[in-house]
Amino acid sequence: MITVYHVKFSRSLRVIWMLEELGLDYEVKTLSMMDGDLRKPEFLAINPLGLVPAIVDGDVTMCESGAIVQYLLDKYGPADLVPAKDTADYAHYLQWFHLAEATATNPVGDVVQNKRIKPEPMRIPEQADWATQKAHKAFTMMETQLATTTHIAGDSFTAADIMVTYPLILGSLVKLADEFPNCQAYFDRMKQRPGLQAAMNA
Ligand SMILES: N[C@@H](CCC(=O)N[C@@H](CS)C(=O)NCC(=O)O)C(=O)O
Repeated sequence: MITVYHVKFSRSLRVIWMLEELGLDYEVKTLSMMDGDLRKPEFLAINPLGLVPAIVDGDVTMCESGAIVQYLLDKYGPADLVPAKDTADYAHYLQWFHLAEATATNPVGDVVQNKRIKPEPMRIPEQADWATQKAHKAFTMMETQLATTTHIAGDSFTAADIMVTYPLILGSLVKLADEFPNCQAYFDRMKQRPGLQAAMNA
């Protein structure tokens, strides 16, 4: 049984969505940031960074959402969630899979922190503005891609969709991608997937 350490609406959504798409059994341990669960010794023993997601799968304990998604695919696939390796779609799949966390989610997180999460005296408007520009660059690139394909790495659903949907989920807290209609239509399509619905309800 795979255990997922989860905080509602956090990056652990990606892991639960992936587990659902693979049809695997798993249990969710829901933690609360507000209650300081991520700083407690029992969780720091699982992930010394004090961040979610983390999983325990037998003798494997690991963190980092993209790495976990890829681990699950490699260990429990094959699944029809990765383009064939001899296609251009595969190169684009890798690009989007990694861009999602490294280039898109990080600035979106900075905007959300500085507009919504940090106590008001600690918010830095200049940081929010700078991060908004960076997030908009990533959303602009997604917008262009989604003008020609139904999914981020072509016309089929792949694990890269699981990765890139998260910055849209997080960004929706501060309406960060509202002026990108292709991104919004794509986000609506992703919300129809039972796997994402299960992850949102976990
Ligand atoms: N790059 C990491 C980022 C993990 C991360 O920042 N998780 C956030 C939730 S989305 C967290 O645990 N934040 C708690 C904190 O900063 O104290 C990943 O993709 O797993």
